[in-house]
Amino acid sequence: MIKNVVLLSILSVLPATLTYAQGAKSAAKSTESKSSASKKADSKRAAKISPECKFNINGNDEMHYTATIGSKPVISPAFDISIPKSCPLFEITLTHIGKLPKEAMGHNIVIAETANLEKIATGGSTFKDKDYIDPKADSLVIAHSSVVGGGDHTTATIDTTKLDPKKDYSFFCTFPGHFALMKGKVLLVDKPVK
Ligand SMILES: [Cu+2]
Repeated sequence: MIKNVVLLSILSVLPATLTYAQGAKSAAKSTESKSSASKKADSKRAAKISPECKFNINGNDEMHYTATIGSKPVISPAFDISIPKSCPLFEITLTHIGKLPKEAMGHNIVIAETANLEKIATGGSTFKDKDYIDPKADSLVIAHSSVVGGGDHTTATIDTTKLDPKKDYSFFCTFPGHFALMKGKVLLVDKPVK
């Protein structure tokens, strides 16, 4: 849904642009203002998301995701994110528990089909200003957060109607080089995993 808003805003500024450079500038500006608006929408929506439809994940300075699964601390890629089928929206909060700035050890979280993981992760590495997401690969991305550095947090909200139970999905970080360790499977499950 957020992606649609951004896409619409980019499309809406296109006719007014005379050159590519101007177009890129306006699109970036428009994305920026929309993103603070959609952040507000996100927090409103988040208030309505029930606890079983939320997941907390951490990123650290050692280039790993960590999470608590069934009261046990685990390190990626040794854990999955399980999404109950009953959740219309599923919200993942990523907290960077390290100290390094996002320029050196930034993390995001991207959800996509596992088959597209490598393409998205390697293609995004040069798009620092786009949260390391290649705009051309945008249609392959189910959901993604922004990039955060030490002490900061961000969220990614998944519209679960976009998940096909017959397909295989993963979560991963597209900061250059991180997807080798920072990844795991996203599973659609019948019942919430405690
Ligand atoms: Cu990362």
